[in-house]
Amino acid sequence: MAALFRAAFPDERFVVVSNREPYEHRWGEYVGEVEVHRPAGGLTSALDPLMQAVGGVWIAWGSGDADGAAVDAHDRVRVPPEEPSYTLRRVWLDQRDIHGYYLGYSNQFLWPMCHLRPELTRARSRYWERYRRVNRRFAEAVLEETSGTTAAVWFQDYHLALAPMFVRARRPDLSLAHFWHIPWPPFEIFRVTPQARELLQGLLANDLMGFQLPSFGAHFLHCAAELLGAEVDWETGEATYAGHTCRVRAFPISIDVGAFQEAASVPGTEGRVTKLRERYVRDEGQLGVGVDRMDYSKGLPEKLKALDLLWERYPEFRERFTFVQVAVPSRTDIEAYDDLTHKVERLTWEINDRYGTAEWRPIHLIKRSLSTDGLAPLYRAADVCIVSSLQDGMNLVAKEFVACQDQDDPGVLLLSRFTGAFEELTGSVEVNPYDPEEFARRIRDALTMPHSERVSRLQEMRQGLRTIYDWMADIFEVWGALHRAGPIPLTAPALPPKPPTAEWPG
Ligand code: ADQ
Repeated sequence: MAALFRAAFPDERFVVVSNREPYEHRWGEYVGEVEVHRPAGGLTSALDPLMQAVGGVWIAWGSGDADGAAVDAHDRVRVPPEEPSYTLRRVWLDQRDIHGYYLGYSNQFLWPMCHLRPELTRARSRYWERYRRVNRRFAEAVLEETSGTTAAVWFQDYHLALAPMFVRARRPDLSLAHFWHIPWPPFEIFRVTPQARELLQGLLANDLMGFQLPSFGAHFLHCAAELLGAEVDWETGEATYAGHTCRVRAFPISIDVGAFQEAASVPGTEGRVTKLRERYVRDEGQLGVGVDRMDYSKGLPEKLKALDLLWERYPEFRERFTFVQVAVPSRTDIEAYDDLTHKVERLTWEINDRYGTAEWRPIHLIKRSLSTDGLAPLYRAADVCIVSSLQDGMNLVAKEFVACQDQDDPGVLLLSRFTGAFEELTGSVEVNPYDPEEFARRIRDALTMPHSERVSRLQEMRQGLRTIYDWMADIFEVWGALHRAGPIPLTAPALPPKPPTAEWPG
């Protein structure tokens, strides 16, 4: 992967910019003791080896309570601690920044708006002011770290929509790319944003703008044309604004498939799978699993409703099918998340009260985070995995489940059609979380699916399963070609030539 980056950018300094940092320093139990934590997360764990191989700088929010004590006078620390190979440059946020930029504008405006939930947005001028200010701070860190050198700067996600514009204004020579991990909404939703134009200006300052799906890229271009008057070339997926051209492409993200396959097949896994089944399933019963952040985009109440209907309409599954939902608490300082947690707990309690017996509990709600080594046996032990997102840029859980299956006796993936992953995982069983009765029927069908169909569906999904390294390679190839101003390779899915036009059924 490092070679691919270097082939694209032989002399440039590599700079990654993200909200979350790959290493966090925290005070330990004893006075003066500092511990280093690696925050769990697919992206940070996939980019870290790349950074280690390429070198360069990773700029991120210093969120650990001992982060300040670990850096030098320039807010830099070399990582990984055991064998330093790149620089982590920390940006500091105070409580008002966290409240306004992170919990406010990023997670109470952009997140719900991009997930088609405008009624959950909270537009506050103080959130926006902080978002702008913090983005400027990230941009200043980029300018300092690239001073006197050429560089390829890669921004991650919706926390940093303005930073590219601030960087471009001062360093037009740098090569800038951005990956937007969540959906980009249709124009009709995006235009509720009071700062719609500034956000678009911020992102169009990139040379390359990556989305999970072609449709998100098409929505973005549509917004740029309508709200900014950007000149859009629908054939090539380019938007020109203020004399600068930004190329828009889809790059569906994935997981480290090998790491999950290995975690699911190392010695000891079979024993853990057996233990899990003994713990949750009676006799020859079946096990279902869900793994989500506790987030309203993931459709947890809808999943519970479908399970409720399953046990109501098809009583043969009572005491024979148990569901384990792992839901890691997320953004707990935000009211909508607190409300969701209460709702999920209440629904779980009601279902367990309705169908549970002295020996059997239908739903086990586990509200904590598990490591890859904890998740892999759970995925492998499951007969079905249910992903019920109402909107989801990609959904990595679906891919993790596929990677962990035993190809001779696989489980079945029930996957919401509103996830990006659904486009690739054609062997999954489609579910519509807004249609509870049909959803319940699909769970029943999955639980009674013949062995041969389970195997062929897994094979189909494995064929479509690419890795996070393929994702990076595609991005570097397109980005490098743009940098050299050569022809753009079409290794990544191209955008549809035009926004979809409505047609009456014949
Ligand atoms: P998320 O909304 O966080 O990501 P997802 O893609 O499912 O959603 O990734 C979640 C990750 O967290 C997975 O790797 C999963 O294993 C892990 N996880 C979730 N619950 C967990 C638990 N209880 N214990 C341990 N790990 C848990 C955003 C977008 C997605 C997009 C990703 C990557 O919303 O659509 O796929 O970024 O671009």
